[in-house]
Parts: sequence; structure tokens; C-alpha cells
Amino acid sequence: RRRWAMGASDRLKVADARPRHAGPCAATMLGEPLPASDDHGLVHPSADFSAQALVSSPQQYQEMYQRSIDDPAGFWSEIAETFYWKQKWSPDEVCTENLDVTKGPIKIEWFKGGKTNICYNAVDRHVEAGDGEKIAMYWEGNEPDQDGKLTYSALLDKVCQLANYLKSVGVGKGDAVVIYLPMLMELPIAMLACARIGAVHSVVFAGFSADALAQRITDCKPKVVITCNAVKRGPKLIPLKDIVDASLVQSAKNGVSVGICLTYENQLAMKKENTRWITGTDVWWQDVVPNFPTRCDMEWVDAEDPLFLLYTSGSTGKPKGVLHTTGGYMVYTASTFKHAFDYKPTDIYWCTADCGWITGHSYVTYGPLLNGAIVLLYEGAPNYPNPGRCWDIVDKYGVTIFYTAPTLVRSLMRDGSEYVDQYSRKSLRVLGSVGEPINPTAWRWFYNVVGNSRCPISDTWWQTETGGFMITPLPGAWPQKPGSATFPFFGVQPVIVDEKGREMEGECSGYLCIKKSWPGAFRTLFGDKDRYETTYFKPFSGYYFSGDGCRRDKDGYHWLTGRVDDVINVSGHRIGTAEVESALVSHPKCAEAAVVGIDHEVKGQGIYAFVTLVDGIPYSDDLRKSLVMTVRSQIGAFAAPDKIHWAPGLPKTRSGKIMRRILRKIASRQLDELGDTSTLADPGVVDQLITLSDT
Ligand code: 6R9
Repeated sequence: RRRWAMGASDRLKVADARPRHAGPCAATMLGEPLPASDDHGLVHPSADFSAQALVSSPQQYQEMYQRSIDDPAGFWSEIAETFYWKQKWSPDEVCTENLDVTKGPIKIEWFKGGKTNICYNAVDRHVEAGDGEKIAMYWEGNEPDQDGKLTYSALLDKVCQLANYLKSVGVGKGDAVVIYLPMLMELPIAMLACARIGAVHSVVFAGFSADALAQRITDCKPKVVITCNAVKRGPKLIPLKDIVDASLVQSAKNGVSVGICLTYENQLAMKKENTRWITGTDVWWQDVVPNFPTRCDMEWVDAEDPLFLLYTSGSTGKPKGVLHTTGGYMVYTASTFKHAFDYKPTDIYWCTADCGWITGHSYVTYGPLLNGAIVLLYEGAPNYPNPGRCWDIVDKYGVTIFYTAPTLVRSLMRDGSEYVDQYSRKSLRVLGSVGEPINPTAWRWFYNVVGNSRCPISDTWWQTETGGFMITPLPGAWPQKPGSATFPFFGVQPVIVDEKGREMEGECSGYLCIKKSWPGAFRTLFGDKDRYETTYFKPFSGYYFSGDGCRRDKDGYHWLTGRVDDVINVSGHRIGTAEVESALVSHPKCAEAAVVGIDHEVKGQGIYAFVTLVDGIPYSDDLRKSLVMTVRSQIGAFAAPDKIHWAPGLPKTRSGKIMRRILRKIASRQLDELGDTSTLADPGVVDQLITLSDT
């Protein structure tokens, strides 16, 4: 039935892809005008910071950057050589690429012919170099008195035991394993164990619903699902195993039966005996994994063998399985981590992202561990039991690098600086931001209040697809402009194009594309090469199209202005409007739905849904709640609409396309900017919608 009510025809089309926020006059974030492109407001790293930094001046950056562009093969080979390769790549095949659809299929390959293993490089290599006793991970639980830690050798033991278990149940090279775990140390352990044996992990954020999990399981057909019985997040108990059970019933109906559900007993949340158990498929982690040897042979894989699949939202309802491979991803995440955070071996690094998102893959697990860093994992909510928790954790562990999302910064800013001031935070030296544009007010609060005006902020622009940072400050190199992601990382050539795909020079605003590949680039969408080419390479021939709008100022600084497609960014989580629409129209009383993003003070963007009910159904608060529940259960709580706007009809063109431009204006109450409505099939619906705004 009307599953994709809005139809793909309404989605981003190359010809009518117009940057919604990218025009100079629209360049605002949360209603704040972007600072002008003069020197006003420049924030310089201190001389002390720059003096100790890996890259300490714009000149040094420029020299390194130029080299990376002039000789990418030489530049990246030198970095790759700092890792262990069982077999070296062919020197004339450092990078093979075609990014131009008019010249043939898209192809990106790095370090072809090389054989390595990312788990070896992230764990064994440090142990073998004598750093086995160094802490690899600190773990802080939901409650302030719960914690744990693992040295690199202990991590190696645990990874090997799980890898051996997985092998014993028949998981081998190329097999998929779905991981649905909260932020326990077992999550990165599971990722590394898969990598060690050449299995392809697909981590699903443990906030996704059973339906969403089933959809992903159905797509990638894992041999094993790894989960835990339950988790406490803040005061709430979440029975993860029950969610997995429900998803396995559903995926079995779709023809995909998973043989094993390996379940970690998270005793702090729920005891074994209270866990619902399914005989035949369920296995307690603690019953089997510790019995396996703590040594496990490495599966040496090709640089281009798949490492993981991570599902992300796009402009249509079906999530995209972004596929990353091994060699290039390894080199790229490690070097971006090192430079963007000016990493030093003594650092204690905390990234608040969950491993269920790309940030947790590249910058909780792989990037830091490849550098032998000390990583802090936090299981709980950042404001539990109170808004001072983050700074309590920073002081407890002596965190030096703190990497988070603007939405958290804004929410803590709203809670008041007094929660920050109670803690010393003197260990901090670098701050980071990711997930959405950081508005200058939040930037300044982060800088002045959290960092005591001492710590540079790396505002890292990148995507699930890019694998690692693309545009980011190197904290010792450049003076910063609050709200700007500044300059490209080594080897990255961002270009801003107009709607015809013409590159623009100097000060300009348009669509952000990337020319030439970089080692961390994703290689395809799992099982859908067509969508891969259509979404990313067909909009502007010869370039990777990011889906973001961007402005470059006269000094060359980049200002990201948000998505230009039908993807919205809620608290740094990417959500396709079509996914939410699809969930809404699955409700028996919903005839049609159209979803747009609106500015939200804390979340960056909120979800605003226009809903047309089936004829004869009356509006009611209960129905509103039941629609929101449907979205929560089909996608997850984080995708719940903030507002349901009853719509007797939706503004459509005569060919039946929904005019989202108009809906966005109605949602944000910019009623005097509705523009031309004369092309609508029924211009009267606009007045109806405005009248119904407040019901
Ligand atoms: C890493 C991650 C990607 C989208 C991206 C953009 C937005 C991420 C940003 C940023 C402005 C930043 N985004 N970082 N926008 N400044 N520093 O978030 O990946 O979940 O795939 O989202 O997030 O719109 O296109 P992902």
C-alpha cells in the first residue's frame, strides 16, 4: 500500500537540486547570521599550543597540503608505511579511481594488492611494541560509581576470545555480523573481533527500533547477531534483547533467519534470570567466549576487502548500506585522528558518540586505537544524573581531548555555566565538534566556558560516506572562525559548484562536492551500485556530491550550511524525511504525510510532519500520540516528530509533486515568504494549512 506515499519523484533531482540554505542570504544557523568574512572574531591558537603542535602554522599546513595534492600516491604511501602490511601494495596502484560516470563505472581503490589487518594494527602492533600495559580503554558506566578499564594486552585477549568463538560457529571472511550493543567495551571488542577474522561488521545503533533492526538484518543477512540483555540509560531500563527478539521474528518472516544471538549479560542493568530466552538461537556471551584461547590467528585481508557496513539515511525511505574497505580506511582514520586532534601519546581521549554511528566507528574505535591512544567509553546519558556529568568525567579521568556534537553543547549551555564551573577541566587541551554546523554562539560557549578560552575547537565536517574528516581545523595551524570548519584535510579537494555543476572560485556559495578520491572514501552501497552512482556521482559529473551546501569566504574558510537534499539532521542524527513519512503512512488512519526539518534550539533541527488523515477520521490528541508512537516503533525514539500538523490537503504541483519549499515556510511560520503558489494544483490548500497551524 501507499508505503512510499511521497514517491521518489519528489526527492532530490539533479536539475532542481537547489541549495536550500546555501545562498548567501540564507546563510544562517539557528537564526544567527554567519559572521562576515573579515578578520573580526578570529580566534588564534595560543603560541604555546602551536609550538607543541604537529602542524603549527598555516605555512606548514599549506606545504603538507600541497604535497598531498601534487603527489597523493607518495603522500599516502608514506603514511601507510607506518602500519604493518603482511604484503605491500603494488607501488603503481596506490590509487586507482574513476569518479566520472560519463567515463564508465565509478571505481575507487587504494593500496590494491596490499594485505593487512586493521585489528592487528589497532591492537597487536602496540602490544608487540611493548605497550601492552598501556590503557586502551577506560569505561564509565551509567552510574558515576561504575567503571572499568582494559590495557592493550587485555583488549587483545578479549578480542581473540570472541574472534575464536565466532570462528567456531562458522563465521569467516566476508560473513556479516550484526552488532546491537550499547556503549560497553564489548562493542569495540566485537568490531575488532570481526575485523580480525575478516568478517564484516554492521553495527546498528541500539536506539533503533525492532523494525529498523529487522530491516538491516534482512538486508545484510548476518550469521550472528551480538547484543546484550539490557542497558540503563539515565534512569531508564532498555531491554535490548527483547528488541532483538522481535526483530529476528520479523527478519525470519522476510526470509532471513539468523542462527545465533550472542547475548552479553549486562549485569549492572539486568540479571540473567530476568532475561527472556529463546532456546536454540540464544547463547550467553559469558558462557562461551571466556572459554576460548586468548590467541587467535589473523586473517590477512586485501586492502580492498570489506571492513564494515553501516546503514545511514538518504533521500528515500530505504537506508543505505555504506560499505567501507580495509586499507584506505585504516590509513585515513588514523591520520585524520592524529592531526585534527593534535594527538600525543599521553592524551586521554573522549568522544561522546555512540559506536552505532560513523563517528563511533572512526573516532571511538579505529582512529584512536590505530594510534595507540587511551580511549574513554561512556555508557550513559551526558546529563545524567545532572548536567555536570561530562565535566565530572573529564576531571575523573583527566580527559585531554573532548569530541562531541553541537546539540550537546547547546543543551548544556541552556542548563547553565554553573554546572561547568564546578569542575576544574584543566586537563582539557583540544575540543571537537561533529554532526552538524555549530552555531557561533554555541561555539563561543564551548570555547570560553568549557575550554576556558585555551582549547582550540576542531569543527570536523565529514560523513558516514567519507569515512573520516574532510574539512577540519588542524588546531595548532590556523586561527579559527567560530562556526567554520575551516580548511580541507590533506588530500581532500573540496569544490563548490553551482546548479550546473560548474566549479566556482574564490568567495562563493553552492553545492559541496569533492574532486578526486581520498583513502577513506566508501566504495559502494551494499547491494545497490546503481543507487551509489545515482546519489553521489550523477548529480555533478566528475565529482562526489556530498548533499551539503557550503559557502567559502574570501579567506578560503568553509562554512557548511546544511543538507540540500531531503535529509534532516536531528541532534546530529541523519534522518531521511522519507523514512519518517513512510512510518507515518503505515498508520491505518494516515493517508499521506510530508515531513520537513525546522530550526530547533537544542537539536539543531526538529521534525515537522504534515499529516493528511484518511477521509472521515477526526483529528485528536490520541491520534497525534499514536502517529508519533508509530514512528518511534518503526525507526526509533530519536526520529519522533516534534510536531504533527493536520493537513486536509498538501500543496502539490499539477504533476503531483509536493512543494516542500512551501511546507518549510509554513512550518517555520515565514508566511510572508511563501513565494509563488500559482503553480499549485490547488492553491487553496495553503490557506487551509495556515489556518490549521495552531490546532
Ligand atoms: C560524521 C557524521 C553527515 C552530515 C553531513 C552534514 C552534517 C557533520 C558537520 C556537519 C556541518 C560539521 N555534518 N559534521 N555539518 N559541520 N562539522 O555526522 O556523519 O551521520 O553521515 O552525517 O552531517 O550535513 O552531510 P553522518
